[in-house]
Amino acid sequence: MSQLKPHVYFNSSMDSADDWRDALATEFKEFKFSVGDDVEDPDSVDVAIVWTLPEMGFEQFTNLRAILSLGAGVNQLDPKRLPANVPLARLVDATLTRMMVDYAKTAVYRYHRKFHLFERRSRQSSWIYIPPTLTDTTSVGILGLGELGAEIALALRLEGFEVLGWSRTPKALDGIETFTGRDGLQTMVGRSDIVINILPLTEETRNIFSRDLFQYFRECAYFINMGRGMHVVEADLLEAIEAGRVEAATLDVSTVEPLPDDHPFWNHPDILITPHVAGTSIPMTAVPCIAENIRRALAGARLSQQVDRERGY
Ligand code: NDP
Ligand code: OXD
Repeated sequence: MSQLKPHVYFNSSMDSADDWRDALATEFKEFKFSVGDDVEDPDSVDVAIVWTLPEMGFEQFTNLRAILSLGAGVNQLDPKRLPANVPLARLVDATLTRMMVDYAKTAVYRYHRKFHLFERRSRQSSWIYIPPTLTDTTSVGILGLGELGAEIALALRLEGFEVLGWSRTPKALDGIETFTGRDGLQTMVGRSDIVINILPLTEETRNIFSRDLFQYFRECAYFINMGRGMHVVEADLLEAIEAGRVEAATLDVSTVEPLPDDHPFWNHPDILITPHVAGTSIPMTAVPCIAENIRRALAGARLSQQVDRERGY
């Protein structure tokens, strides 16, 4: 238990402040915890833990030493409203990673074992035998081979799938064929029965799934989006499904969340929507990582998982 007495500020539209206060109490004997827009003395806040930015921004937090994202992604924190000189870190937590791996496996198996077709056939009282195949007959291409993408890739490889992966810089992962660059991406999606997106949202990756890329997809490929909604030009995905280039899609994220009631993705027979549930940060399991970064911030040390603000992830 740390003897430090940090002043921690918390803001999230998603996470429970009470749960996080309880979790922090397992790491710090004494600490001050301020929540939302009601902060008496913002100039004494040491560290901000946030999923979303407070309405007032951070201008009054004149002694802030770190901003810690409650998510693995940071794009929801508008960089223009973040103080440029305060380090920003994202959350990498083994429990969240496990959940993401589970989600990827579930979505991949649903297509590999044709459950998406049997679900529909069940509604139609239609008994049509489709012979099952082994995992090594299905190839999965993954965009993003970072903390999450690499674990997903290795887990699917262990299941016997042929796994391909794409990243900005070259990667060596056991049993996985890796690619970089635009040409590498086109080649990879052209060889993938199932394409998974687990990229961070940056200026370079925004709208990466557009007509330009879907044209290189294998005919009747499946698409699973676990990254961010804004990676996808939604009209182009609908067009790709219409054209048979994409057979079906599982979307955990969308440009606007929650997905608006009148959105064409709802009720589309070939689209499964999950409400941004692929992974979540559980306070009691994620708090050691957050506490470690609070200690680092107070010591003036580099944060773990510090975001490169230039690169955007
Ligand atoms: P990392 O930063 O660890 O990994 C990012 C990966 O993307 C790296 O392999 C990186 O390449 C690659 N990448 C980034 N930019 C490019 C580019 N321009 N071209 C090619 N590859 C690129 O992130 P995580 O794996 O921890 O998380 C990824 C994202 O997952 C998060 O940003 C978030 O958006 C999303 N997420 C979604 C959740 C959900 O519930 N749906 C939950 C948690 C996260 P390189 O290795 O060369 O740097
Ligand atoms: C995250 C998320 O980035 O939940 O962690 O999307």
